[in-house]
Amino acid sequence: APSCLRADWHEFEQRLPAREKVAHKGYFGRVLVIGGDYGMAGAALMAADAVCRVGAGLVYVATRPEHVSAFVTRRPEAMVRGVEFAHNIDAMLETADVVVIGPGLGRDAWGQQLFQKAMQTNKPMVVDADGLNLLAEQRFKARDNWILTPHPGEAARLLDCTVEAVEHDRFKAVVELQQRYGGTIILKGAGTLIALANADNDITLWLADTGNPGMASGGMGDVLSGILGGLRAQKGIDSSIIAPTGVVLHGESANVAKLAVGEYSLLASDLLQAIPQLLKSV
Ligand code: NPW
Ligand code: AMP
Ligand code: MG
Repeated sequence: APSCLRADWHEFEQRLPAREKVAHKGYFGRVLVIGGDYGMAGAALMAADAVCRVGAGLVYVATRPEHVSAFVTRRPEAMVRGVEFAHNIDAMLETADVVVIGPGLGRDAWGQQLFQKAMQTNKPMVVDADGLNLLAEQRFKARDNWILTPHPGEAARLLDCTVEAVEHDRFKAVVELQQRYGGTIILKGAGTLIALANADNDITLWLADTGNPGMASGGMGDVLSGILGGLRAQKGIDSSIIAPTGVVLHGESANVAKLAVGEYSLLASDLLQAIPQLLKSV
């Protein structure tokens, strides 16, 4: 069995480079967030906000037209476009260095078509939430340039097994997911596991036991997908450390926020405010 490394924030903080002095926004990458079907605008909004807060250069959002004004009010830095039909995202997909797809995407025709469209590209991707559910339904081929971020429920759908089977042996589940889907797998939950393989198919495993049970509330995963997309887009950051860095930054920001609000009251939005406190010393 592959050995498991422990990921902690203080180690990965050291591995984040200082911002290149003469860099411009293109250097830090263009990220496209696709999601926010009716009733789930917040998921895409929090993902986009996280992309902004971890230092990506330019952030684009493709969401339901009805949500655009709320997005612009809350986060004017993001370029938000209301999309009715999948071809409306062609130009944004072309521009993007990284695509984050899934937060609040839904699973009906609108989400399905946007998902298909995104999958027609070979861009680096973070696939989360309903993106994972669509992936499980549609049996796409493995890719090496995506990061999949299932919680145990999503992992069970991807593996066609029960949640109990996933939770019974989380190491086995994360390795199976990596073998079946390729790329980097982040199996979320208390004691998040990360699996990725090198060219010889040797698996590297990390355990990140950061975070706290205050995170068992809606929107937390949506923030993680944005963090990962925002880090992935930046030229100065080694792509092999994105997953563990993102996961421990996410968990640690929940611990920082907990100091102020406690576990009962912790909200996913509180993480968005805590991220700058952790990144300001990098
Ligand atoms: P149960 O029954 O609760 O015990 P879904 P989702 C299971 C968006 N959101 N351990 C769970 O089990 C997301 O982005 C929008 C064990 C249930 O069966 C998605 O697009 C928000 N089991 C969409 O909603 C805030 C676990 O998985 C199933 C588990 C649906 O996402 C909320 C649930 O999975 C949300 O992020 C665990 N740790 N975790 C917004 N403000 O806009 C989960 N399960 O059906 O895919 O539902 O995760 O809520
Ligand atoms: P999601 O279910 O997609 O909203 O994702 C929830 C996020 O919160 C994941 O990153 C989980 O690892 C994290 N999380 C949820 N519950 C806990 C917990 N009890 N301890 C640590 N992290 C948690
Ligand atoms: Mg989620």
